Amino acid sequence: MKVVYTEAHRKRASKTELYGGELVSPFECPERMDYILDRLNKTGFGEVISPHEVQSTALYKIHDKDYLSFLKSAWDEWKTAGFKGEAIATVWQSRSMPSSYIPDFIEGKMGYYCLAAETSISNGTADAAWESLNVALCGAEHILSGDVSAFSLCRPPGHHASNDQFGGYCFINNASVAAQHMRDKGLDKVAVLDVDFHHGNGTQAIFYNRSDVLFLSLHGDPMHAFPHFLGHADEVGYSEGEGFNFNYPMPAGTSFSKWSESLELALQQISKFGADALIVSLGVDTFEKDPISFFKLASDDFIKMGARIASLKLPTLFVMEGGYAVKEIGINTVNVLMGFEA
Ligand code: Q9C
Ligand code: ZN
Repeated sequence: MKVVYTEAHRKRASKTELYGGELVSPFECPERMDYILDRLNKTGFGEVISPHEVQSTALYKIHDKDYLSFLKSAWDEWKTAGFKGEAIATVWQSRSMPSSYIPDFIEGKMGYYCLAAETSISNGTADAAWESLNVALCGAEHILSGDVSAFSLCRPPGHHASNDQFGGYCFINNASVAAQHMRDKGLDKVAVLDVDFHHGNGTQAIFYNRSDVLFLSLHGDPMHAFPHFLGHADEVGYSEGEGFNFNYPMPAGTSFSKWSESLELALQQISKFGADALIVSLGVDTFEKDPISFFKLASDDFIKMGARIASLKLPTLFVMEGGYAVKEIGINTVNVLMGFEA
């Protein structure tokens, strides 16, 4: 399996994450990639390749044009305003402020284009987000040209980013743009299976009224887990998209035996849908030692996860999302890929 990777992810080097009322060093850190590459090297798994620049208009179909401009200029505008720290949103249009103006000043724009305050913007963030997208698109190109599988080792991740909001460590929804790119290049039906611990709210919102992209997410119950405001089982899609969105929220302490019951239900839906290709939003924060999550998957379970996904026998693009037990992230991630290939 080809593994698409670029060192350019290092441009995403935020120093602050708002966590429990403190500014801490971000869980979503560059070292995550080092541990995955190290494991790929040690096991000899896959062929690590640098991305070529992919020409695609899919980005502009998934994300709002003004949002993309905002991402590119946010850090400069923040500095120009004279703020000392990294750019963090602090104010939102809440239920009691129903106006339709988009603020001009960066402090207001941050709230408008952000969905959660833990994610700071700093120098290089936008560059890295665009590079990460290109890694996803390059993986999609390999699937389109006939590879049975590929792994886009994206950083920063993407599944929390919606049409016009960043947050949850995500800026551009890599998996969604890859799905759109596959559609644009002639695939009729694409399924996105999100196995990250957190609900893929961005991907769900993007495809909520579409029947050409099936979205399924297995995740911690949003009553207790980020992103808190989406991911319930009764969110089934809207209009054309009704019946094409599936959520499998699960409680704290969920082990692989329980988790895999949801996986089997999701796999059945993907088969029924008749997908031409599968995109897996691959987060390994379901791991028992993940510092910000509450599932109990063991390292060996990730091998079984990969094998079950392979049973669909679909061209499959893995797109990296979360996973914060940094020392074990390589083992867990590569276990999924190895289980898939075995
Ligand atoms: N108490 C991804 O995995 N904060 N994003 C969680 C936990 C945000 C996770 C706080 C978590 C975002 C791609
Ligand atoms: Zn996650």
